[in-house]
Amino acid sequence: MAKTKFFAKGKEGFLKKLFGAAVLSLGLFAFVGTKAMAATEAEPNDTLRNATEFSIDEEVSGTQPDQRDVDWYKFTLTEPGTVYVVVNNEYTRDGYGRVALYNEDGFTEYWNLDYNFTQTSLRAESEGINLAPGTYSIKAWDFFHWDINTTARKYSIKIDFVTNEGRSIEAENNDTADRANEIVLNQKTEGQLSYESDVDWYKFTISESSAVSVSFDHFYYGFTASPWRLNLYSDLNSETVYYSEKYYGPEKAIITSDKYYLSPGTYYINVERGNSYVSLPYGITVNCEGTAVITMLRLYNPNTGEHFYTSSEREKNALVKQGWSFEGKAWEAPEWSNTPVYRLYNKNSGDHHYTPSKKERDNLVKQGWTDEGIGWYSDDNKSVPLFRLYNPNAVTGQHHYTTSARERDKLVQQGWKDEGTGWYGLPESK
Ligand SMILES: [Ca+2]
Ligand SMILES: [Ca+2]
Ligand SMILES: [Ca+2]
Repeated sequence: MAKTKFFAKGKEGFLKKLFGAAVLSLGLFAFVGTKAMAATEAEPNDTLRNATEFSIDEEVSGTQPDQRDVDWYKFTLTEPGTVYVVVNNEYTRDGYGRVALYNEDGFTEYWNLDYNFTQTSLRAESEGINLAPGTYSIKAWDFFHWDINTTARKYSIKIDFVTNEGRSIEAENNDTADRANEIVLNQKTEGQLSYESDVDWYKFTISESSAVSVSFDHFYYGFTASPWRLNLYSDLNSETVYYSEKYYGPEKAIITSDKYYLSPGTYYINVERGNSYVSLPYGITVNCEGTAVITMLRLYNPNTGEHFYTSSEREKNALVKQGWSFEGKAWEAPEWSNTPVYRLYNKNSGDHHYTPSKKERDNLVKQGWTDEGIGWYSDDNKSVPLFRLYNPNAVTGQHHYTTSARERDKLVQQGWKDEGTGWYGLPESK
């Protein structure tokens, strides 16, 4: 069965048509023929080696006397853009034929049409395929008429080419991670799942720890299925997937992932088709924000001996009114990271506890502590350790946290127990 095109080519297709009409009317006005120039196949062109070369300004015509004839063509793109392969058949009798678009190697396939043609259906057009500059090949073969006495078929092939015009568009072949297209951060990249095996790989690099989310906009496709899968990988070898989502129709929508706090490095994204063959354009944006630095403040309660930490000026001021002393800046925390530090409260003793360990949090909750949610985030790059100390003699203020090794050592001398590192702060900003 010939593939049905469920979807027009979206905005690109529309623009192309507008652009085409403008060129045509200009051409008429100037009395200059802007119609594609004619070229003819040069037999024998039965192998890729002998392929007939034509340019994207030309409409190349060929003849196939019987089903054995294979015609190869090739053309070169000097800039990236979207290619539509247009095939026209001259009518003699109903029949069928095949056409395919490949890489220069004549093997990597972008589009493969196995189609019937009748008097009212002589034209076939590929999906938009976003290609990098380079040489590509086309093969036309397997022509067959239902009437065996019919004479040869005549056909023509033409490339409709739309330049990227300043937009960021994928460049095939990007079907494997090692051929991933580089994404410009905070800028939409347009892609299309064009041919049946099409997978689109992208990569981006961040030079500093950042909060990153991925926005994916997909188009209406008219029936419910799962045509999209998008994955964000932090590490191709271990295939850590930060984000994996299936997109369902039918509405056109922009979906934005959660924010991920990513360490400096290169990350990969792939877009794949789900369980149905549909040729669909999409947009993908990697939103990259630097993370804000939160100043954590330290307070001391002279009555209970407890230290308390907060980023809230308001909470600090309220506690100072209640008799706490403000001891200044404790450390700097990222506004977000993959490692939240949980804050717990013991209403019997009035003590607070802080831990990035879910297990410790859950144990304390079982013992009657109140989970007060996320207090702050630990730096995933583990820049500045917050030393954790334990005072076995205290009821409240049992734990103390400090970035100062000197303070830690002094407390250990006074009988505190060194419990290692509680969490991490950011490098000191100057
Ligand atoms: Ca031929
Ligand atoms: Ca693609
Ligand atoms: Ca691809």
